[in-house]
Amino acid sequence: MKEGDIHHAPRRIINVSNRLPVKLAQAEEGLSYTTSEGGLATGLSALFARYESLWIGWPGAEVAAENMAQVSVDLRSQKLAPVFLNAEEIEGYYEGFSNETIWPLFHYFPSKSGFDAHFYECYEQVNRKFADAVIQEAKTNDIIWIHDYQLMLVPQMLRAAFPELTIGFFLHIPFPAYPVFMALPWRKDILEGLMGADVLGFQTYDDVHNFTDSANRVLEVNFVGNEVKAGERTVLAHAFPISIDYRKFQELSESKEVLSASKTLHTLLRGNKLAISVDRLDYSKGIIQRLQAYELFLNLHPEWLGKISYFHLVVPSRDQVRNYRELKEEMDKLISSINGRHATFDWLPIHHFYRSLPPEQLVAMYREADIAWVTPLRDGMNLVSKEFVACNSGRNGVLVLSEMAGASRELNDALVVNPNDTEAFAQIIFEALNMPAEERKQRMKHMRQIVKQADIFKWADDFMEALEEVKSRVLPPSARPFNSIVLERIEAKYCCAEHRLLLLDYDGTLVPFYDQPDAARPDDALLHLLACIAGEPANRLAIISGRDRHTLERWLGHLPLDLIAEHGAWYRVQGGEWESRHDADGSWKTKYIHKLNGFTRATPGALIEEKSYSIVWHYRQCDPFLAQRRVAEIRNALEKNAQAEGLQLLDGNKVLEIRNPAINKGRATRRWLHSEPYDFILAAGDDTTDEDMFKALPTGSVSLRVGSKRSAASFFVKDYKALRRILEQLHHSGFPPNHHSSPVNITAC
Ligand code: ADQ
Repeated sequence: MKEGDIHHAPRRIINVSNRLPVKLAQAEEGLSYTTSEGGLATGLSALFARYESLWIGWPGAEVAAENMAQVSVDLRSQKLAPVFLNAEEIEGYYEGFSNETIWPLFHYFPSKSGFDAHFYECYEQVNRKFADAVIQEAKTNDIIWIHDYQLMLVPQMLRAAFPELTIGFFLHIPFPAYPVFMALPWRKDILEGLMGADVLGFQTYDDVHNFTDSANRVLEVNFVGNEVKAGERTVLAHAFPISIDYRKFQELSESKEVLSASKTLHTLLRGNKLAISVDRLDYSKGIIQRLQAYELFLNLHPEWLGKISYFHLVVPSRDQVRNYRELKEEMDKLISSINGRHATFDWLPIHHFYRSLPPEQLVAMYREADIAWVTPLRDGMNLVSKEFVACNSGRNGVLVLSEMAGASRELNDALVVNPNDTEAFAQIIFEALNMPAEERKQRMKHMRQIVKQADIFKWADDFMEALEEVKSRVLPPSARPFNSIVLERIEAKYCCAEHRLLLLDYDGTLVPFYDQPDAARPDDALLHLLACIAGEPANRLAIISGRDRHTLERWLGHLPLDLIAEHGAWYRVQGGEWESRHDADGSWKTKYIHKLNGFTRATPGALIEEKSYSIVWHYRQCDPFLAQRRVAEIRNALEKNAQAEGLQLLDGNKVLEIRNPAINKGRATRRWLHSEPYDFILAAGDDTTDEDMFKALPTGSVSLRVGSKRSAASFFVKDYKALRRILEQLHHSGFPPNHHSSPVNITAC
């Protein structure tokens, strides 16, 4: 990326997919390119007319090193950029990991999935190659749209290189339920890879649910609904059901060529009903189950023998791979057995085509069919069902659709079937053939409206709109980065000040988070630092924390500083006794603890922490999915009463806290501010409860938010280590080492 030309560059979409929409061939007479006008290319064409565009992908053939430069130049004129892959990369990344691990697993065939570490390594390397190709091209205001299961690591690779980039990802195949997904040894890497995107598009809401569920269980994220904050970004997982160019199919179905092909077909059928199926050869498409149901139908309803013609279209695919070869053998055997058993001199139950048909012939079949069987065992969407609906306008045929195809979520007027239920399937074939004309008409009309309205252009527009919306969300006030210039300015103020107040949160601010709250005890370096700062005569240092007073006393009580515990419910001025807020009341807790006990028992890993004036329900150690449900249940059970009693349920970092909202760090801060006049005030904190403290500070104070830019604080710093360095620096500038300081006991407790 060239940073220089960022601001004036026109908006551009860089589309990234495994295959470019061309097929390259290298013959003796030179290089040749055949455009493959797939659905995706059509869908994006309208976008590409509105934006600048570039499409990055593999050109579909291995290119000799001496031809690479030429291929790049040739493709560039079509706004395409090649990623060159050698035979070994194709084998490991594409045929191996993509098609032998991800494809079967994501289509719920875990027993067909191989888990070969070498294939994964190759997948990672090739994803890196794609990411590098994008990085070379991209400018900051480009929109990157990555497609499908072959490139799931690319979003995060791009994000790491350019945090501000707009990145979308669309998965064309299903995302499996967690118990299936967890079989993948690289599940964490895949999820992290995907989380680099701003918008993750899926075909259906089931896929969105499965993805967010897996992300919540495997990663340290907590999708609420279909959104999550990832640092400064929002990640949205949303369903964008893909579709077809309705108009193109509809118009083609009325074209001269199709009408002529339809006529031929019509003559051939001799008044028979036409049933069709159109699939790529794949075990996910339910080819065998459909043939079995058809055979059962013929056995149960012999009156249909000789009166129905089934055109069985299968596009060859991966038939050198064992799973596919076996499927083809089984399919061929079953077809010849059905035909062998039922064929007559002038009738064949199945007309089998094992090839790709020209569009006119395919559309003529869609146009003439009385029934279309679209019955995969699992399918992301399935476009054949939509193509049939777009082309079958005059006939009012019946669509028999598998409930396992994404399309069944939209096409409610299809006859829905479970392809594994052979008896029900055979019965549905019978029903479809006998459906009254008026009912067929109504059903087809509804389905046509749906496909017409939600076509491929709408799909692409909806995705882009979501991407732009997520990126443009107005952020809460943003803290500026802390840098050396800011430090110099603060140092100058610190040095001249005679009465300084420093308010420091503890967990996440001075120490990192740990699974066990007790593990966050202060290390020697921190104790030393706090002792030094607190020991400066001009300083008053207060630790202001949500922790209980006993812990703060045990860990920090020996230092010359003030302690504010439980967000201000308890406090102890240096050298004094612990005092509590006189208006604080903890009598409400018993009832709530009693209710929480039930939830805690039912949630392994959960624990209740009772503080003087609040209760904290910790779920850091729990299964995230279960914890999310429990939090919702607790809210349902307690929220109404809590509100009526003036209490607040507050979400924290893997905790839910029930507390009195009058006790907060803002009030505690004000109490400290009013106790003396100060000419230098610094506050640091890392979470939402610290925002109350920042907001209570007078103008001119220095406020630092650790770990997040979104804050009322004036500056953000990366982590607790960065904050410690700033404090050290201030101490040295305000209190040079040769100065005589009062001795401080820094022994850890
Ligand atoms: P596919 O698995 O390829 O796509 P699908 O959506 O059904 O499945 O598309 C198949 C395409 O191939 C259709 O456009 C169809 O017309 C064409 N086709 C099939 N047989 C043909 C034949 N004999 N001759 C000519 N053309 C033929 C993946 C996912 C799907 C998802 C799409 C789009 O697996 O679930 O719908 O991506 O996102």
